[in-house]
Amino acid sequence: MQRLLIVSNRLPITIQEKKGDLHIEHSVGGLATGLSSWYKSSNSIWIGWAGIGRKKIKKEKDIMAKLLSENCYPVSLSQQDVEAYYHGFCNRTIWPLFHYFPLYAEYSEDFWQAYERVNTAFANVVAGIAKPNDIIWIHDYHLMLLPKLLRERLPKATIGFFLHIPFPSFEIFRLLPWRIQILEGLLGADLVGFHNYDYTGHFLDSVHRILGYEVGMGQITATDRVVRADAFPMGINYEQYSSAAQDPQAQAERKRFRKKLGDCRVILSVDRLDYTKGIPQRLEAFSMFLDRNPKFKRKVILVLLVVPSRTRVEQYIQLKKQLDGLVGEINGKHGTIGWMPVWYLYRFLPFHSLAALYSLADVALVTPLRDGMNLVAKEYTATKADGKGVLILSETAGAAQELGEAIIINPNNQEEIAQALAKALEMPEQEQIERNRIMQKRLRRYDVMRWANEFMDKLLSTKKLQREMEEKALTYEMQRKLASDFQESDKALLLLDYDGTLVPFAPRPVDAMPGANLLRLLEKLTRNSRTEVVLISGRDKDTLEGWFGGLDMGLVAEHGVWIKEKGGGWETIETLTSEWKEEVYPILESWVDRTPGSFIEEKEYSLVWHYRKADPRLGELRARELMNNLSNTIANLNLQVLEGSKVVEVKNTDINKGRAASRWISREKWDFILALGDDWTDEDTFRVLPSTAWSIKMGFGASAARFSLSSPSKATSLLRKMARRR
Ligand code: ADQ
Repeated sequence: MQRLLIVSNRLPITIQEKKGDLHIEHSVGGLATGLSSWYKSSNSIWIGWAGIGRKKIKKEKDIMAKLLSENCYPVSLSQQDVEAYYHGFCNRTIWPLFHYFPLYAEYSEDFWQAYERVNTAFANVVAGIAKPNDIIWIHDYHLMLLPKLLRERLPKATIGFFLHIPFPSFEIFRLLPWRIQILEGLLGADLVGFHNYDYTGHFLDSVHRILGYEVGMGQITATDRVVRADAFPMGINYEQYSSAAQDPQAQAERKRFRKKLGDCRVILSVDRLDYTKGIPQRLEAFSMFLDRNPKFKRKVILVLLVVPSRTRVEQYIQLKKQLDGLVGEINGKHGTIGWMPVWYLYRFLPFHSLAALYSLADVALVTPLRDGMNLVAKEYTATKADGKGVLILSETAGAAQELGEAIIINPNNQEEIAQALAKALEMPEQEQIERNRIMQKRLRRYDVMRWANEFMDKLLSTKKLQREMEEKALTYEMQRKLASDFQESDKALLLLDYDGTLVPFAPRPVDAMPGANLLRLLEKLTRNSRTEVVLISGRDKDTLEGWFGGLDMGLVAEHGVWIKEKGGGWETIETLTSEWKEEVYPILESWVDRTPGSFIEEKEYSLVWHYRKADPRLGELRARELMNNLSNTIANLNLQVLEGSKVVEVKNTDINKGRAASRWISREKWDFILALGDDWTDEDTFRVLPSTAWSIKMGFGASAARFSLSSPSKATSLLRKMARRR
């Protein structure tokens, strides 16, 4: 069985120093809670910070031994690094920004450097432990540089990354001065997972717009490999919660709580202390609810359970003060002798106490302003074994996408929350049960095990996809074989595409003119009488003539509309018309008007709309619209619409590179044929080749070509190797 290395900022256990002695405690938090059950049942090691320096751990040998016996491996961090990395970059930069609190985000170079240092420290520890077959699963926003750092050290490793907080929209993410490094860091993974499709979409959007990589169907074509991004809504340990209320300890605790709460109905609120959770707004909404519904006075109690968190960050200190004040105010305003409307608990509770509160509560009020997922909502629903209880849930929590049967509210709308409370307290039992049963079924099916297993399956399938692509890659040995076949051949035909194959794309087509080296290389290849070179391009004939007219080679322009034989003149092979242009040109013009940066290229028998310089998302949207529009317009015109690399081209039907290539292929008994191309117009060439031919596509992706190379520079270096041998 493959070993799993889980890497997260904190280990699932914490070492604490009490009166000079070290003790082990289990950590709080969604990740630790969620993964621990999965992790115990598999062959895993957990790597993370233990909350204490390594020297101290080493001094107490039994603590180290205990950590190792729990398969935990500590990363040691200096106090200063913890300060600037954890309390700084993680909690004062990424956390507020990714939760749409840009005004709270601090951009400090010192914080950033500490973040880089700590990610590097993690990379060193993981690389020291990892074996070739291990799966490495990295968690959360503390370690976003780690995938790339590990990829550099372990190029073949299987690496997954899961982000537990939201990935914000491009407009927010772009504010980060280190946005490029963060995206490149994440793309070191093979699979990047998020709680829902919104976050996945935001991430893909940023990758596309900031790094310029092609993205589609959750797949990113990075420079040297394909990376996938997908949604995996994190589940909970359903059985643990659904059976929790039966636990004798929980039952005893429930009795104790009930005694304190009297006959009052219970509204429960459970969070870490955090400004993203919307706790003050919730309290104010509760106060408004009491104002509007006096009949509930002395009949309900809001149990406000808050776990201390990040107690050293200024905003959290302020928030704590604000909460203390608000609770006092509300209790002062509405309370009576014998009835305190808010029962405020500022502490961590053991599982059985939390379960007792969940099972006791008539309503769970979960109203974060932003939350990656929110496990409390799921835990509450799962604990309701008898199906009674109402969940009020914020639409900006990731969990809202799965728990649509809850009362969904906008957390900034206090009026709506107050109304939701009244509705919840008056909801008929039958309706409560119906709503909860649907949600419970979903939570039971997609529990934390399923979440982790689905992530693993997708990670392994991504690895498989990469391997299949690698198998197509023209290895160094194959290149030598190709060059020697070429050397031994008597009659060799080279069919070469130009843009994206021999040269990379340039923002404007005219900028992609061939340099002196490329012209020399082509000249060298054409000089040999046993070789025939043909350039098959979509470009217009004048450009090709201007750039390559002086070389002794065949030229094909406009995908086959124009052909120039070696030593001959330009001829057109078909009787083509171009009157249709008058009808199509104005359509393209209106697309140019609506898409800044796009333009029209007019060729003799075709029209091309280019959008490489337009905003990528807008460009793609407009291209789709244009294709739709054109397919209606040209229905009776004997035309075809082709989609190339950032272009939409309209031309006569029956013209394609394959037809043009056939003219040469069928002419001689070639004993060596090579075809190079990059986009789908070259697929027509690949398809007409005999099976013995060498066909190579630049870049990844499905293709009729037998092999692939990653970039134009690899293609020219192959041609150079061949030229040397001839
Ligand atoms: P958190 O922000 O920590 O997690 P959440 O998902 O609600 O938020 O998890 C909190 C966990 O702590 C729950 O399992 C809950 O039972 C426990 N807990 C809360 N208060 C407690 C108390 N007083 N005593 C004991 N236990 C308490 C981050 C993201 C979330 C995401 C999770 C998981 O911010 O959006 O859901 O990771 O990915």
